[in-house]
Amino acid sequence: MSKKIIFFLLTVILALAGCTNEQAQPKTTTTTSKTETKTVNVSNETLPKDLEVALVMQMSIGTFSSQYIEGVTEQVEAFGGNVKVYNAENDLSKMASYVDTATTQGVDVILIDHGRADALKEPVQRALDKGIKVVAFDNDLTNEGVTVIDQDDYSLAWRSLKALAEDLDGEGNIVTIWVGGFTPMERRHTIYDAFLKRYPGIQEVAKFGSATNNTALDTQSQMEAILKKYPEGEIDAVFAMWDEFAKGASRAIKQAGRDEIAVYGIDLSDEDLQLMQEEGSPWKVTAATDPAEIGRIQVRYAYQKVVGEETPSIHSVDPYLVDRDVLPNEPVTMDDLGQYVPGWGESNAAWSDWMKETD
Ligand code: SR1
Repeated sequence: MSKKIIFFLLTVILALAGCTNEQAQPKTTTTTSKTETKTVNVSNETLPKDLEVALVMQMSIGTFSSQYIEGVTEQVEAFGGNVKVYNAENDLSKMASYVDTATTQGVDVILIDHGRADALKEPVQRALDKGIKVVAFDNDLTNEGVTVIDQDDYSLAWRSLKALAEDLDGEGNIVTIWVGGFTPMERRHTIYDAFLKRYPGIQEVAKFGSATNNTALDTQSQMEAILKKYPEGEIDAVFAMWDEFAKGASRAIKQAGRDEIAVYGIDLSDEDLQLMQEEGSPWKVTAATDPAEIGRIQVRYAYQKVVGEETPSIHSVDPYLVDRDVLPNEPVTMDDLGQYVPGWGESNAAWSDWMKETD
């Protein structure tokens, strides 16, 4: 065979091989971090299907938690994975051992909800050392490789407090409901301290709060006692740093007929919206993100880590201020709130091109 013919045949073979490869070409996805741009090839073979995901929660109290779990589950199932929820019932050492349990079981991903670094840093490191991807929400973990999401608690607190201060025109008596020991709560309290300095005409007359299995109900009883102690004219507003607190306070105020007191809250759920929209509800304003979207973002970051995409160490989801006055007369849900609160529900966080095809 002549050299020309051999060269021609080789060219044809290489061209055909090129065509075959082209059909199997992986999808390319590019993620950009502050430091570098990374391109990752995701093909049908490397698409992260059937992942085992452990969701380790410090506690699961109220509608914020249940809508957050729904978001996590919905996003994992959309990718074809499976979620197992571990509820540590507010016991940090139990939470730490759940992280170890998930690691021993060899899950692909551990999602952490609340908790503190002093209890979780070491078990989380053991998970990372085994190659498990970890994404956390609402805690102070700093292990390298972990993405920690929060709701920008400083902004959450300030937005609600600023609305309160403006409605009171800078003067009045308030009751504050707060519980310490949780990262988001500590951050909100930092802003609360600054708020008291910024508005010296606003006085705190009472402060209470605890996280129990019946937080809303316990808050309601405590608020009832406070209303008896401070008769009409002695309280102008309540600042409730958790929706479970706002629910309890609102119910107590409404039942006591103290319609001079307005509630300024943090968080939102379908149940909260219903409560805010009730006739004569004291709950006027809340600052919030969508808890289901927090869960979905957390899952998407975990899957990005699994395929080797670049992910940030921190991500603060922007909160919105929801004033009852912008809501219509008919019931509104979290899904249609975007019609009344511009920007609500439009998060584009942590999406990769390949996810759009699996969603
Ligand atoms: C006791 S911590 C409760 C808070 O966790 C989430 O950050 C919610 O916003 C809730 O207010």
